[in-house]
Parts: sequence; C-alpha cells; structure tokens
Amino acid sequence: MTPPAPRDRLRVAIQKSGRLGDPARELLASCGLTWRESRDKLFLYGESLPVDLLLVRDDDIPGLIADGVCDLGIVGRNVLVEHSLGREEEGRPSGLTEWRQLGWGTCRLDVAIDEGQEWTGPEQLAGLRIATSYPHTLTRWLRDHDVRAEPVVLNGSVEIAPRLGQADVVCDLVSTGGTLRANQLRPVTTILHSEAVIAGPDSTLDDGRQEIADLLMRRLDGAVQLKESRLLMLRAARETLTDLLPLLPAGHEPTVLQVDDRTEVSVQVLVHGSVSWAKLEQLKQAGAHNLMVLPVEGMLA
Ligand code: PRT
Ligand code: ZN
Repeated sequence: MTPPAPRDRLRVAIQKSGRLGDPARELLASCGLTWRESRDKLFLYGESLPVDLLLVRDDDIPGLIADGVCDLGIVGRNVLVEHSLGREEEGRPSGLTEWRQLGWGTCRLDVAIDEGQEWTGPEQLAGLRIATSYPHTLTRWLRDHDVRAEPVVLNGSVEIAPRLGQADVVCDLVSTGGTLRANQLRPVTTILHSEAVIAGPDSTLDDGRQEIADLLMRRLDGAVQLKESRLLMLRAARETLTDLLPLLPAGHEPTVLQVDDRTEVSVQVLVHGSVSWAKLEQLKQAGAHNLMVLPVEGMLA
C-alpha cells in the first residue's frame, strides 16, 4: 500500500448519525471548532482550525484511522476493541489506542441468558451458540475464561436470535437493559465496559498534524473540565468559616468576600463535578445560607 500523501490538516472521523454523532460534534464545537458545510454533508472543512470532519458509520472509524485516511476518531470503546482484536487475530498490530476517555455513550457488552434460567458462571456457556456483533471481543473473553462456545455473528437484532433458534444466548450492548427485558433475557456477566473515546494512532502523527492534535487535546481537556465544573456560592457569618471551609467540595481555592456589616461573608468556590443535595444540607447545617450552584460557561485562568 502506498503511504498516504502528507497533510497539514487534521482529519477527525465521527459518526454520521446514531448515538455518538451529535455529542461528538458538540464536543468538538465546544473546543472552538467551526466548519463549512459541504453539499454531501460527509466531509466538513474546518474553518477556525485546520481540523476537518469526516462523517461515517461508527464501525468504519477504527479502520479509517488504521489506514491513515483519518488521524483521530470519536467512537465507542466496544467498536475500537473489536477492531483491534480482529487485526491482532490476523497477526497485524492494530496500531490504535485511546487518546482520551469521554465519559459519555456509556454501555456494557453483556452476556444475557433466558430470564428464567439460573446463572452459575461462564462454564455454563460451554458448547452453546452465542449471538453477537462482537465476535473477537467475545472470543477473547471465552478464551480468558477457558470456555469453548460458538459465537454466531449477527449484525443486528441480536436479542431476538434465541427466539428464532439462531443461538442459545446473546452477547450484546446494554445500557438501560430494557431491550433485553423486552426479549425475556437477563444480563448475567459483563465482558466489556464501554464509553465514547478519542481513538488515534499509538505513535505520533507526521507533517505538523501532531501539533494541531496537541492543540485540540488541550482545548478538549479544558472543555471537559469546564463542563464538569460548578460554581458554588454561599453566604455565612464570618465566625462559622472555620467549620465551613473544610466542608467545601474538592475544587479551587475558595474566594471569601466581605459583605457590608463585616460579620457576614460571601464564599465562592469553583468545584469539580456536581454538588449533591446532601453536601448542600451539610453546609447549611454548619451555618451557610443562600447556597447556590451554577454551571460555568467559560473560564480563563
Ligand atoms: O449507523 P452506525 O453503524 O454508525 O450506528 P450503529 O447503529 O452501529 O450504532 P449506534 O448509533 O446504535 O451506537 C453507537 C455507539 O453507541 C455504540 O457503538 C456504543 O458505543 C454506544 N451505545 C451506548 C450503545 C448503547 N448505549 C445502546 N444501548 N449502542 C447500542 N445500544 C443498543 C443496545 O444494544 C440495545 O439494542 O441500544 C438498544 C437499547 O439499549 P437498552 O439496554 O437501553 O435497551
Ligand atoms: Zn455501527
């Protein structure tokens, strides 16, 4: 295969439609990226930064990166792992790795059996036909558990395979579990925990693209941090501060401001993650009042 032509623009593959498409685009937009829409809407030319988007089926994303057509991709770990194990099975290193975990698009790849059946452990699967769209991931798990079973590869409607007599049990993605329940199946063991990830090569990029990728990752880390940050504001009597300050949730150094009559203070603190009701009640009990938790729109240290 001829090596791909040098490029000075970064190309990122995301899902065209489906569960991960919109959040992926929103995440990149929150990094300040804008694009010129093309007529066919499959390729978006980056305007604010040299970062172009390719809109594709999620299953194609790892291959596009491995073949050098794209530099990065936003895809479920389930798809990335399945692709990498498939390449390894063919004796080729996948060359791909997770650059970032994004914390959304979470789901599990579970083995599910008839809801009326008991589960005694992986050895129960010996000799059974297991319907799945993830044969490589399943095969590795079976091998790790020393179980010989037969994966039956289906590309959709895995959960109805037992009823159609195509398989005995299934190995499928689950988020709420509603689909399994509707098909009288119950999840019994998880073989992979998945979430959306930034997939990329396990080596540095060439021709200036690494610099663009580094900039994008820095912005992405900032955007993720921002999304997870909250501003906690409260009022309290000055003398309660020694009790209150140690109770504040983990975050930046709090700012304490004097309020008019000198006995009252206002406290502001940028915290990591959300603030629970229990935490607010605890602070109130320690003397805080007028508590408020606000989302953060922008931040520049
Ligand atoms: O067209 P294209 O090939 O791009 O899309 P696709 O249909 O293959 O994928 P899509 O959009 O359904 O899912 C994209 C990614 O979202 C997956 O690869 C996972 O990483 C992630 N994800 C998160 C899920 C789910 N949650 C999920 N629940 N993918 C699929 N499901 C299925 C599940 O298998 C079940 O059939 O959704 C159904 C509902 O799940 P329950 O458990 O909530 O009932
Ligand atoms: Zn797909």
